[in-house]
Amino acid sequence: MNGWKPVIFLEEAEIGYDLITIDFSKKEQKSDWFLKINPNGRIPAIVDRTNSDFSVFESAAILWYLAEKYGKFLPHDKNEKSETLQWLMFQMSGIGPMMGQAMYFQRIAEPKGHRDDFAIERYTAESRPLLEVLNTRIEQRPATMKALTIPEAFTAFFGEGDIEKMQSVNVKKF
Ligand SMILES: N[C@@H](CCC(=O)N[C@@H](CS)C(=O)NCC(=O)O)C(=O)O
Repeated sequence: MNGWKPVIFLEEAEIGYDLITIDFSKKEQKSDWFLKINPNGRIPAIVDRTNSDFSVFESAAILWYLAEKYGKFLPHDKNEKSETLQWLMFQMSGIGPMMGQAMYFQRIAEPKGHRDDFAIERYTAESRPLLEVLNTRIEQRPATMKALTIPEAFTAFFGEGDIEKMQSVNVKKF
């Protein structure tokens, strides 16, 4: 999912870009050229050719960089901008890691024969209330904020993947 975030942003904002795919099976994400762009050796990362090849890694930082650069999907009002940052942090520090681990233990480890009920229960239990919080936010968000902000939209999208397992959460309709 993280790799799609900048792509979705650029498509929605109708900004041109070149996409370079990284082959995980060849560990390209850990190659020297890529580590110069993202020292953490993970996708996504971008290079802005219109800004002296400035590179940005971490999906939230990329979204924020693009939003500021192109004036898209970021409210002008100071408080609303802060709210956007709060929900972006919520996605990155809560939903992203917890659902990422829930997904890992269910969809990657288990099919390889490493079933770990304790880990599955732990990360599913951590994920569900976070999705409830997001659900409530989307239902009760101020009417003045007409469009979903970047983090809400991406969190809803990200949450959709495991929604059947999370139950009782209404995020899917978004
Ligand atoms: N916090 C980072 C997470 C990046 C991340 O974990 N990317 C995964 C793909 S979703 C990756 O590149 N995994 C390959 C690896 O860890 O070697 C972000 O939001 O950009």
